[in-house]
Amino acid sequence: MKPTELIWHNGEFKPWFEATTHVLTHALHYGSSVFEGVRVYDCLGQPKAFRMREHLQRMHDSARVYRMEIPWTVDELHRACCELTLRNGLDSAYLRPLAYRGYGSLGVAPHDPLPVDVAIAAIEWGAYLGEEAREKGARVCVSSWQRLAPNTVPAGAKAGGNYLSSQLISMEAHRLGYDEGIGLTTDGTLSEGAGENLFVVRDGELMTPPQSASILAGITRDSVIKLALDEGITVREQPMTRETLYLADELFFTGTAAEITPIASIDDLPVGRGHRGPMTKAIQDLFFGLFDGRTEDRHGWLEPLRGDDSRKGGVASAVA
Ligand code: PPE
Repeated sequence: MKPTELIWHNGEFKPWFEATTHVLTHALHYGSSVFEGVRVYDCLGQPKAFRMREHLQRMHDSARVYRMEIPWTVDELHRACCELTLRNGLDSAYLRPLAYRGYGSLGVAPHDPLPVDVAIAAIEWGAYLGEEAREKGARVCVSSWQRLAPNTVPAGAKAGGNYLSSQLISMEAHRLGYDEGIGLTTDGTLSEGAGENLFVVRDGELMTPPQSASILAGITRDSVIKLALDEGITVREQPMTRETLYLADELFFTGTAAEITPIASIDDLPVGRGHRGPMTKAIQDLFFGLFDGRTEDRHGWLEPLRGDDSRKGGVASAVA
């Protein structure tokens, strides 16, 4: 990770190394944080945010599940994200907004005084599972660790604590020589990758596990579903068995960090012909085409950071 100049922290733009917190911060002890990953793409020389408002709304939704009150509105966070990206001089970026129970008292149930602190970092982050995987596909295994069971820790809220599960899955995969691991639900159906949603291609149709399969309902997942439906491709959200993986024509991951990453093999069995298939390539072209104008942005997902008054150096209109 390469430091950028500024981090937004509780309303202030601070030098990167000064955005720190106390060691008795509640979230460090109990996992009580919620966060997002948002990308800004360089769209033919103009930085544009991809579905940023929806990401920030999801962060508010995640906080609501934990009865955590974020002291900034979606609009205020949106403005901060745009300004931070521009002030760091980035044309493309991965943004990491984070809200966490801060310093004040110890004890699991949060008691006063315990603020909810908010930070946003903007960094450069290339291909999540490596540049090569984006084309050739990742080597993936099914993890021996299952995903969070329903009514334990809610997978649909993007909370820091959920990523203990993701760490176990991903670390096991790396230890065994794979790029990434897939978690099954506690009843053994397909769930998702450690930090990605999963798509299966079979007979020209797309299938993906439903929200009830202990997944985070990804915004990239939703984008792929909508792009595919726009092209007349059938998409099913349905529970799937493990063997579906071994019988798939193609498999791919989606996520803000992972974007669209093909899966080349699953548990050492080649997926289809063992390299990126035509449907995955078509979905990648549709997705990445949004950022160079090859795909029409018919859902209004992209927003210029600067709005229309860029020549005046403002950051206002798109974020007002
Ligand atoms: N499932 C999980 C568990 C997950 O962490 C992500 C995103 C997704 C699905 C896809 O969601 P979306 O980004 O809305 O399409 N993971 C974030 C964090 C990755 C990390 O390693 O950090 C991300 O991609 O930003």
